[in-house]
Amino acid sequence: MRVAVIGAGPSGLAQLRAFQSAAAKGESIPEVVCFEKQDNWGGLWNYTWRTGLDEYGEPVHGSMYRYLWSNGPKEGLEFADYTFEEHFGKQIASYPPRAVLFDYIQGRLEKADVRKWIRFRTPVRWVEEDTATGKFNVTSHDLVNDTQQTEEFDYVVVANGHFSTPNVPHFEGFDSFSGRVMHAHDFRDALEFKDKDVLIIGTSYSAEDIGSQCWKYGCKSVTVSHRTAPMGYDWPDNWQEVPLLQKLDKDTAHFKDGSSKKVDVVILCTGYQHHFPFMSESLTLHTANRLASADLYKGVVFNGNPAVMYLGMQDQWYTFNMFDAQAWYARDVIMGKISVPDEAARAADVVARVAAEDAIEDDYGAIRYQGDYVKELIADTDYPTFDVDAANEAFFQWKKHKKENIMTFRDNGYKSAMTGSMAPKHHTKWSEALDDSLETYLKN
Ligand code: FAD
Ligand code: NA7
Repeated sequence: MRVAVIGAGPSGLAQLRAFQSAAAKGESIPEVVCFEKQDNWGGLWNYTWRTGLDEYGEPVHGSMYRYLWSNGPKEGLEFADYTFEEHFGKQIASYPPRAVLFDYIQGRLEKADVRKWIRFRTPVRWVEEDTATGKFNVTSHDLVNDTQQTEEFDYVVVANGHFSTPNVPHFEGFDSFSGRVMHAHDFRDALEFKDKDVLIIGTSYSAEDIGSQCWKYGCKSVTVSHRTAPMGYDWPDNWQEVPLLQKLDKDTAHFKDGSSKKVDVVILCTGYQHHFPFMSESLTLHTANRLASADLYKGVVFNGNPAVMYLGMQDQWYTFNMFDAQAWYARDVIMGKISVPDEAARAADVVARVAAEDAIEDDYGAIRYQGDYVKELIADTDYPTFDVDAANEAFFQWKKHKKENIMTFRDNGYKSAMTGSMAPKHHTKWSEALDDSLETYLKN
């Protein structure tokens, strides 16, 4: 049996680790081939300075930027089978910069010795079902040798992420604006905007964090324009929230309440699209960015064809350990340890998940909802069980700390749901810590 895994980001890597852990227990596992279009693993956590197209003419996957620190507590994402203490030999502070989390992700995989299963620089171009055999023809492109090949697989696990293809709305006046218009996907270095008046459209994580980065690295002002509602934090003095942008007139932005502001740059923090150009139509997932993805039984198994799995397609409070729970579940479906019900029952499962999400009242409810989902999947597999309520608690504290002070929330520490130990307070306040290197962060 052969399994194709598309993408070697945290989700695809979780799939490799799931199979390797079964093999380590003496089970016979299928042949696993992971296709990765970048030259290294880690997905978004594998930082690139590039934007636009890469050296092979491929769309650049990376949406992360320099000086990015985790936007949620590490206690919410910790692997149950590989703790921060195991990796770093000590407990570390709660909001690690990107390089620290990248190192952590790598550590588990190096130990598991699964790099040999990955074909780097090999994007998948096309996946279609052979209706006669029920198998899948997967066409991939070896970029280095510029050759393509089509191979047959029994199962396909899609783990290409959904925060790389930007959603780019148009606003009147963009084409004659005297400054720069860009999407968050292309943002790399906040220092570029030192002493500038920055206009941000959107009010979610990218807006909050890119605005905070620009503030931290010395921009002149941040103006955040909302379509639905302002974020409502107690922002610094040079930060304002305004209704939706109506138009730009050369260098001046006009907003829905009649106010205006001269700006140097517009950063569209308007989210991303689920994008699967390599999947044939009958195998393509169509979903919004929400907790209950459309068409995925148990949030994993594609209802249109249960030999196709999608990992990490939900909007995310939980990340790495949720991807693990999904990957262990997908593995057990593939290995025949879990049986999947008929199409009607699978569709009913999705309807129930959507209804339960629609009934959520606030962010605390959303965190509990996704925590319960993680618990549900873990109960079905041998992924190490952990205290999900304790992880929820770290998220609740995080929400509270953000409300108290959006520019100091990263100075707090939380208790690990895996080991029960408290994270130390970081040695430097986030707002003053301009060096985000791994060496400096670990000096606690
Ligand atoms: P990705 O990390 O996107 O990895 C997908 C992989 O698939 C990539 O390596 C890509 O090259 C590969 N790929 C894509 N298409 C193909 C193809 N056709 N063929 C072969 N390979 C392909 N999460 C947190 O927990 N904490 C944070 O602080 C945090 N910050 C974030 C900040 C930003 C700016 C963004 C955009 C996301 C952030 N996230 C954060 C969420 C992030 O989505 C997850 O942490 C995680 O990276 C998702 O893993 P993934 O494997 O599903 O997707
Ligand atoms: P999100 O969380 O999908 O948020 C997108 C934001 O963009 C949200 O505030 C939307 O406002 C806004 N949006 C979308 N389209 C428009 C238009 N046309 N006009 C104005 N505003 C718009 O994306 P993020 O990039 O913030 O976060 C994605 C991940 O990256 C996340 O997991 C982080 O960890 C990092 P709405 O509320 O719908 O009105």
